[in-house]
Amino acid sequence: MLTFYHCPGTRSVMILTLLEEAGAPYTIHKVDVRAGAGGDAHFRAASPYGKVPAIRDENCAINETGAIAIYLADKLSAGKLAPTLDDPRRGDYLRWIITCVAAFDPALVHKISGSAAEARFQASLDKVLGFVKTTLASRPYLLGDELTTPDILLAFMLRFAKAVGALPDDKVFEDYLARNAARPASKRAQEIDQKLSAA
Ligand SMILES: N[C@@H](CCC(=O)N[C@@H](CS)C(=O)NCC(=O)O)C(=O)O
Repeated sequence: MLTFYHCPGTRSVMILTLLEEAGAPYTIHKVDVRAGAGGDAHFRAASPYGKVPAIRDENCAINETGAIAIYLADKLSAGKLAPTLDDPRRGDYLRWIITCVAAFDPALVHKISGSAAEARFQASLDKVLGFVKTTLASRPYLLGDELTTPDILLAFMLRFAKAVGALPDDKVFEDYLARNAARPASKRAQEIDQKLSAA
């Protein structure tokens, strides 16, 4: 059975949502990354530098959100959450996953941390958000009419940006967030996350 290392209230909720969308069995191994002890030995064996999310599946362990997302969507939901390798949308799909974890995320973190390079990162954030907005203005999800894996990551990043006051008021973003939040899998993931938070 797939083991998912999750800390409630963190970015690992993206993988929780993906697992709920895929509908495959998994067990949650709760980790408190805020406790400072670096987690238990099982977690550390799966996540070499002690960050969530991480997974262990059969004989492999993976950390890094982007890597886990690509692996799980291909394995559990090929043709639905992940366009197959011969699908012409595959390149766009991979680009959006990497945009979320390697362009949106760092630009947002630098903006929040108020680093000396803030102006440059604000410009990066504006450019990413501009691209997101142009794309979503003409379709409900990043690749078209159906949700795929990068939508799960993007919805989290936009929620995060909104929570820290870095998301411009815009109907395109609001509608997209509402559409994602209304999905049964997203609701289930939020419920699971809140229950674990309180436990
Ligand atoms: N690039 C990593 C970042 C993971 C990350 O920073 N996770 C945070 C939770 S949101 C964490 O585990 N922090 C614990 C720590 O830094 O000790 C990813 O996207 O998976």
